[in-house]
Amino acid sequence: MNRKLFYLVTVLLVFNSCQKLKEDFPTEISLNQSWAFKAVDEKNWNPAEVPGNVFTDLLKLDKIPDPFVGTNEDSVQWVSKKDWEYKSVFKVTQNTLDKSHIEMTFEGLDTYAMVYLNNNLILTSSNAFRTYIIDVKEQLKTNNVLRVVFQNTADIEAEKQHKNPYQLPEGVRIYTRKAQFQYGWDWGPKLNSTGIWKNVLLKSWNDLKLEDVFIKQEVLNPSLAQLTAELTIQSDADKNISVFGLIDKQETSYALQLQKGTHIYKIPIEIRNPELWWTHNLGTQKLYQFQFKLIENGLVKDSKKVKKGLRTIKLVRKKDAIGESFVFHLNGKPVFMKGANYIPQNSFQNRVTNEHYENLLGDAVSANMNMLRVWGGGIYENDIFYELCDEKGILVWQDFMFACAMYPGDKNFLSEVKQEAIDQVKRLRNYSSIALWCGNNENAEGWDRWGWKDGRTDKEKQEIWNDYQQVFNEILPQTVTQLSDATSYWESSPKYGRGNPKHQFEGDAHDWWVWHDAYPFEHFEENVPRFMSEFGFQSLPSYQTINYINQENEVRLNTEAMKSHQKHIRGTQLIQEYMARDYTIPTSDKDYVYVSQLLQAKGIVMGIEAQRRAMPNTMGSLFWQLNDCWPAVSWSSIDYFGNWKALHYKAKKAFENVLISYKETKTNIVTYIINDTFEELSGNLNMKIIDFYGNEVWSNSRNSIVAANASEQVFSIPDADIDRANHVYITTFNGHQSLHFFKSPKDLNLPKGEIEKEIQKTENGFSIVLKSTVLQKDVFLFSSNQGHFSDNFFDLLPNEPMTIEFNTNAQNLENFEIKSLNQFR
Ligand code: BMA
Repeated sequence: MNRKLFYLVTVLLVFNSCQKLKEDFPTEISLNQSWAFKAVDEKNWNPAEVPGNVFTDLLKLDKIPDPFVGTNEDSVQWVSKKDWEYKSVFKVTQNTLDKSHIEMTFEGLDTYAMVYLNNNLILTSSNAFRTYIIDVKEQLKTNNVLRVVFQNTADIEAEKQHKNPYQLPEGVRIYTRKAQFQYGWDWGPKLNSTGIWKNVLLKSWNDLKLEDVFIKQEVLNPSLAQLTAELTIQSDADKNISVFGLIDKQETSYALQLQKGTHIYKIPIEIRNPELWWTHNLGTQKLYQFQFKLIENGLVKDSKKVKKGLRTIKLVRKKDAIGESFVFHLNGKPVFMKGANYIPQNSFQNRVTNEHYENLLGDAVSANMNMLRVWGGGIYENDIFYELCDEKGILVWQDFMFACAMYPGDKNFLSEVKQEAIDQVKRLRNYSSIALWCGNNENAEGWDRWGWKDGRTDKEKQEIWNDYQQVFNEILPQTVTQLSDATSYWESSPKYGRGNPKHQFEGDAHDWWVWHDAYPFEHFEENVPRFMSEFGFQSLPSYQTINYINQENEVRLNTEAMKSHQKHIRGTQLIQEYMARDYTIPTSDKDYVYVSQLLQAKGIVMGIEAQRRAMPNTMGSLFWQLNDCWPAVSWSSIDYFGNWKALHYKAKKAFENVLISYKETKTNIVTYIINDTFEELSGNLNMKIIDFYGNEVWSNSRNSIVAANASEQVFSIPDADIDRANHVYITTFNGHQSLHFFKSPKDLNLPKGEIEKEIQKTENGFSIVLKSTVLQKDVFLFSSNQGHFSDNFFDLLPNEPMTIEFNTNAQNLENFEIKSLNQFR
């Protein structure tokens, strides 16, 4: 299609409110209803869901067991090996048939499909990440049969593999443009789905269509926003129309000379003293509303609304004394990014409801996260994800969907990648939350470090690397530059892997020495890169999740079911090995779950704090990983059922805008205050050392001033006289408090002692007051009721009562339990 750019010729000065005008809109109907499916080699049709996939369809019919339970994953593998067919019978009105244009849209087909409308082949698809729009004016009738025939990926991948003179790392998944984690990952099952995974729509119109509205930010400063609204309009003829625009509450009207065909028309917009969009930890999230209506001869022919926050966001990479900075500037200010890596919320995307998005992103905000990385082995998320990030003030580091592999470079593949990038960048470019487009996850690191070059000829290596360059240094960045409003692009996360010493001085880094290479957690304190985009540690999920996996009422870890939900080959052993270093290993399975979560939180918080202390040299801390796609043992801070692990509670504290943190040097304990706000802080710094019975052994107090957006050392004390096993260091500043223990939990002389509780029913659940005469370390509260504790896994100071709210609909607090580390001494 020839798309030219046209600038507006005339701007009408008269406001022309179109409230009362009649409408002749394109009509859009959903074709998600009345679908049936069957295996291609079977006869009987059964009801199917769209959007959906073959696994959930079969599950509904009881034809497969729940793959999320027990060891069932193994017994459903046959599903991915078959070809499947979906069919829908639908009617359209004469009114629709009479329209001059009729288009069918498939927002997502997973993956290799032949689509037939009334037995005419209208589409052959091979990319689950593309949107397919097909002109069906010729084929559509009053009564229609729509069939989508899916070929299994394995057969096609084998064919592609056969044609390729060499094998590419890592297996055949690289040939298929679909969610790569469905082929199995170290936290997820192998459930390679097939189906119509997004909406199907039928759109009809007469002679005019407003295809797209892109609000492009040209200039933004506190006194002025200069924007361009780029309207993509399809018209059957050259004609004059007017465009009615509504920018927040301000009405404007423009005259447009349309030319036949599909073209982009640019409308300049100015907003005086714009209210800027900020992440939730730094300001408000003003979203401007833009609406454009196309008006011809007194009829509104089409209309579109867009919401957009005005902000500049730029990844600033500047040479400096250490190497090169890696810092996001939001509205011109350097901002420390705090957050986690996000993976798909379910192996079966159709199960993810708006409520899931609302809850999970709400949980990210509650834990003071201002950035999430949408990881490259999953999916480009649904619009609702980005809408909520815009509303909640979370920035998104958006990977393109390539992960841990080298990808082909044939013409066909490259053209698919190009089209996919165009579809996705255009779909997501109005979201204020998109901070960065990143080419891939760990492909560059893998190529340099994971033995992928072994046994290959120089020619082969050159060819594979050239193909990498074409995708990640040409097609993708060019698409981002051409279609977005100057969104930053970064080739690979990380660009310099662990084998390259540069990773400490330039770019982002993934630190997997901890966990994969079994380095001690203290390694995080020595290895502090410019921006830590991945570091993680596994833990066991909640009792609820374990019981679901085992389909039992009693928490048991040593079961075949649990083994099949631990996808990391050395996972169980690594948890045990690290636990032995810092904790007394509990003997009961329930206690083991509790301590495994404390262990994970301890390691990751150590990393977060080291990275925050190192600002401004380090400007980001995203741990691996926020969530799960099925019930599992994994690196997540929130499990499949939405339960917060200890890590999520502790990350919430470690990510607060103001953090008190400690660093032990050879001789001293140094106290830092990290201030992410844009205001200088001044207040009383109160410090004391107490024993575990509350007796004070030392105290000090002074006024402290901490610069805005900075990390500062505020105090230092020699550690010579500290009784490491029996003392704790407590600092308070401006309402913030932080504790420092001088030994691993297993080496602390935590006294035995009761935790007294008083429980009261409240409007939203229960209020629980806890008290103890001794310090109780890592107090854990549990109830079998669905609900959320306002705090958990916290330290209870001697003789200082603490009130915890348990938010729940339940009327009784069932199976309530309290434990702390003191009892494992
Ligand atoms: C990171 C991720 C994932 C993986 C995780 C844990 O490198 O990019 O590929 O699941 O490590 O091993």
